Amino acid sequence: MSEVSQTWPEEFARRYRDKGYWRGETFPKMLRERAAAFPDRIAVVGGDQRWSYGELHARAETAAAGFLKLGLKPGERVIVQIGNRPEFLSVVFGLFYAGLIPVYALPAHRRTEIVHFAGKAEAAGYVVADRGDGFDYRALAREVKAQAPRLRHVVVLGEAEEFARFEDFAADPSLLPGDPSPSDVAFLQISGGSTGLSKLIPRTHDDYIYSFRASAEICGLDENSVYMAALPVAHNFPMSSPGVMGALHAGSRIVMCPSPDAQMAFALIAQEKVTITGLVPPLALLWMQAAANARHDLSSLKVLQVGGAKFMPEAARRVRAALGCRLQQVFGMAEGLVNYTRLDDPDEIVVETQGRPISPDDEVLIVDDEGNPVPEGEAGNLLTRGPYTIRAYHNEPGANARSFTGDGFYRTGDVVKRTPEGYLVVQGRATDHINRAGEKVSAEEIEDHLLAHPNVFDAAVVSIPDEFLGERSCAFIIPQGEKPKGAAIKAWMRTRNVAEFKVPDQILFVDAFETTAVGKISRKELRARLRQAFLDAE
Ligand code: J2J
Repeated sequence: MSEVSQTWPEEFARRYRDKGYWRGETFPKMLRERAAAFPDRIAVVGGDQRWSYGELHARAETAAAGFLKLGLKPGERVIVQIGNRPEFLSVVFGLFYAGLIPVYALPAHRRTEIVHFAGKAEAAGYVVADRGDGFDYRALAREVKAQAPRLRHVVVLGEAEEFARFEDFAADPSLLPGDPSPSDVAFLQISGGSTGLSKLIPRTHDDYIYSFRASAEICGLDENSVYMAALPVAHNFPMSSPGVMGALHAGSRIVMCPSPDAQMAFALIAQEKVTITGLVPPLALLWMQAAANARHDLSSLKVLQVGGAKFMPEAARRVRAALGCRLQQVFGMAEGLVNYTRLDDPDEIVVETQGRPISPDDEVLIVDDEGNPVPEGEAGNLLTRGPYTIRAYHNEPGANARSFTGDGFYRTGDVVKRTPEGYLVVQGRATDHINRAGEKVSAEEIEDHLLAHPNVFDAAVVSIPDEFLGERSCAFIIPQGEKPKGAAIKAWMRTRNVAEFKVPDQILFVDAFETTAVGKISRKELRARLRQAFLDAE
């Protein structure tokens, strides 16, 4: 089994420790300390469950013993695919207590993605809920197991059928290993996947805990705060910006909202007196619309965070009037760097910018395509390096060489400019992915699936501005043989067992792609031209 690691050069690691960013905290230590300090305070609410910090800790210990008793060994990787319910936390902290490494999959992922994560992570275990949103995850687990030979154990919450049942796990403190080292990798997060399939992002206890501890501070979380996870909690934003982890660190209460549907969320906000939550822009638009005739009392809500994709100023300006709360823009990435507008920033900054970095030691460079800094205030490619930004993906030598500069800066792929006050404004991006309502879809990955269709000669997938989604995906297809129908192409994509958000929103058939006099143009250039031609024709 290969090791999972994430290291910074010694001089950087020393600086990050000396400056007090990395304090030697670990996930097990964090929860244990809070459970000891305020065992009876409510940590998490969801469905008909309300668990105190003490209870969450006890449940996590039981889970840890169960995982180890099954035969999973500390250091092994376990894919977690669970929606927004309290058990997400007992499973994940159970894995931390057992020295196991969670790999965070989204509920929308299907066989293709899970098999890919299982292979890359060499996962030995997979934890799912029996059903969610009308989908049977046990059937998915069967398919995954058939294709992922290293996967030894599937654990199911609820009706387990032939698999191990999470609820049957029993406590056994004698099984628990000692604490990890703060510089160990705590879990693998997944990348937005701008080229091809998602990559795995190893984050250490030290670096990640710094990012959400500082985020919790920036967002004003304390023991009186109630943070609601409305987006899928496995995503880096509701996980850590400040997310459920920041909330636990601050001793706040977490409310798990199973779906971001406005009516369900509003009912929970009123019932649990939620003070802060985070959304992607399209959901923020829906909530603002729904709030106009909401029956629920939303007055507890102090902060609405919006991020994951660009929130347009016109919409941003309406948040306060529509929802009666402050807006905070969040521009982050699972690889590290997270920017926030601050709660006391003037409206103009909150509306017009995507915030500034968490840390004084987040290094931000804005460069042209040759790597030279652009004049201050102009748009360029965002590169970053810092105390919670990774230096490498897991098991991706090729991508690592492309995604990081020689001196360790991460190439975000985003095009930004910086205001005189040091705030970033996202202008677009240099890489070809579609940011569909915050879900990142790689053009290349979809093209690969389309090319496997017998009646597709060639395909190029581009992003098209969309009033509601922000961007939608449009596939340009050159047919061969009998021309298929658009609906048949969508149905084909579904047979590929990928997350539904990867099915192209729009399909256009063309006779040929443009080539230049010197021969074929690059894919990137081709996508850019198709996109432009589409926009010009509108
Ligand atoms: C424009 N683009 C944005 C924003 C992310 C907090 C918040 C979001 C993420 C996230 C996250 C954007 N305006 N406000 O991990 O901790 C686009 C950029 C970025 C990419 C990262 C967090 N906020 N983006 O969205 O790993 O293109 O993380 O590089 O999913 O989303 O995507 P992801």
